[in-house]
Amino acid sequence: MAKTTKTVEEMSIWEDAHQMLRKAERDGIETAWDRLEQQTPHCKFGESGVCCRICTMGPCRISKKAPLGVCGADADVIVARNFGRFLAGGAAGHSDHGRDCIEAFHAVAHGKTKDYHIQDSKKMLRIAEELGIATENRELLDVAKDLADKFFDSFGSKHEEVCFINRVPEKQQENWKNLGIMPRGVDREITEMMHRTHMGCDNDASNTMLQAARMCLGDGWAGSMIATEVSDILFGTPSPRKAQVNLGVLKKDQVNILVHGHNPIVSEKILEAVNEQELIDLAKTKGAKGINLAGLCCTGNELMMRQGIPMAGNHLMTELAIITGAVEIIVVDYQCIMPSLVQVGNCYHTKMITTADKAKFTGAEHVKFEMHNGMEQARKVVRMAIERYGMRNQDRVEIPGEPVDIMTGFSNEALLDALGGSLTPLIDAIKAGKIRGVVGIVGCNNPKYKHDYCNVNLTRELIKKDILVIVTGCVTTAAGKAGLLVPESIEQAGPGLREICGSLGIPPVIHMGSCVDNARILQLAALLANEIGVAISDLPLAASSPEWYSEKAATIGTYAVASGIYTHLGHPPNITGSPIVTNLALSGLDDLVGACFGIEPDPFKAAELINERIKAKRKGLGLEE
Ligand code: SF4
Ligand code: MSK
Repeated sequence: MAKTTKTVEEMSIWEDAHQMLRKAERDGIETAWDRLEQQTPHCKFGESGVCCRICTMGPCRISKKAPLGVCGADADVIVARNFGRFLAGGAAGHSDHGRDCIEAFHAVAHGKTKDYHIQDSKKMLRIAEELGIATENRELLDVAKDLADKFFDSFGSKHEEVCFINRVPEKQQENWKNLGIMPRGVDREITEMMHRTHMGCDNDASNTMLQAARMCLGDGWAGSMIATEVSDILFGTPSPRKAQVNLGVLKKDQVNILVHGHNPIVSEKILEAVNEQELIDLAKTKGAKGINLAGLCCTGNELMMRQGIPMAGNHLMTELAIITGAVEIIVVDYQCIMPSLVQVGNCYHTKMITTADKAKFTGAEHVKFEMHNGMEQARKVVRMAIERYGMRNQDRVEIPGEPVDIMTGFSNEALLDALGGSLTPLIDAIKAGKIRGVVGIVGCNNPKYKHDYCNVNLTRELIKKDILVIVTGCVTTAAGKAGLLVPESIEQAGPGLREICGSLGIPPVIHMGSCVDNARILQLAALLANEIGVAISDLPLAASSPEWYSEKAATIGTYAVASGIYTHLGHPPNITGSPIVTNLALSGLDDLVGACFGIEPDPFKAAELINERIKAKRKGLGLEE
């Protein structure tokens, strides 16, 4: 087993990570950093996107010596097809998560579950009315049945647009119609992307990329947006609350359960179970002082946003959380769960529990969660964790650091409340240049970067420039650990942002949720554009994913750009082998949809890039830069 040659300080900016990486070394555990070194250097054909495995006349690799595949496809076609399929993976991930949410909602509406309920009926009725469903003098569950059907409709073979398209500013809708990228059914767009990229179909790179934009818009304005809205209806719309982050949230004298993945359907039931007195008493009979639940990645974000449950760590902290030796069980659903967690768990007493048939892991135990048995299964999992507490070797336990306080829970509804019920104070602050722009920093970790270095430094640089930052996904934990998610961090902001956030009592960095909750940022952008009477692409907005790794992150970036939001990425996707696709991403899209991608690995230079964009947009609106 080859270990990385990097020092722990080169691997991560965090002390809790350093401590666990040193423990990994002592305990003989391999981590993602070690495996990255084993995989380096990466295949250049794969990196630039010019390796095609779409048919068995190949695989074909494009080079100067062999510029065409066996079928005659060139680098542009191959890159476009590969990237289209890459984005399809991301769109499918978010959207299938959204479908699972609708299935839960459908089961509630039809009385097929006692375990899930409508928690925010006000929001449900508001959305039903928005989507043209009659609500007056009707039973709540009847409205819910129609709304679930309406949501399901957005997934299939629709001829017309997905259901939330009316949220998009008209100017933008016109633009999408003219370009032929108005998203129809979510599944339809994903299927069409797979079809187009079959051998012998869409052999025009730009045309393939337009379909990519349409498919990603379907994810943003339907798959993800529906996931967010239904989760709010079923589990409550988030409101500001306190929580804590880092590995210090684990407890040496309690049963520790980690929830990891994305969908709140499983984690919300686990939360209910850990609060049941009977199970707490059972834990005490085994010598534990109680049961401690903490989150990882986006499931952690969902629980933190709605319930204030602490967050143990982001993507690159997931192996390190187990290395504390203090985790009895890690319960997962899907997405971003490293298969290595099973092996790391085997080096301690940590068991992985899978819950979804679509995401089983060899070596894990499967406890299938369904709508009718969520609570029963959650109790079963918590009992298993309690039983495993006795297997813990306390001599091998090391929990680093003290947790850091954060403020979370900024749904758009909560943000509007903080603003006194209307967007006017935010728009006035933007016009006056006190808030010069708004940037969503989202996404992942990637061991190719020093863990969270870019996420934290970009956030700091932007707030210094009076730019309000919204975080979601794994950037949340980074910003939280850096002390940026508390109102006191206004001290690190520029004078204008400090004044506005100070008067509202909110941090200059606002946590808006998980990966699918980037749809909240889309909706906020649309609300601002509609209020001012411009397109989203006219606003001083940007997005960034400095340390991204996943297909989903690329899909989010693409729907942001296609929606008119300039998007910075720390590194390019595997497209650099195609001049057409690269030029389209870096500039061509600007002419088509009013936004494009920018690539910059250095967070300080990236802040400048983004700032220049914000200046240009402010100027375009006749505002001071
Ligand atoms: Fe090669 Fe063309 Fe087949 Fe791709 S589709 S593997 S380029 S022959
Ligand atoms: S979990 S997609 S590592 S943000 Fe949503 Fe984190 Fe990126 Fe997964």
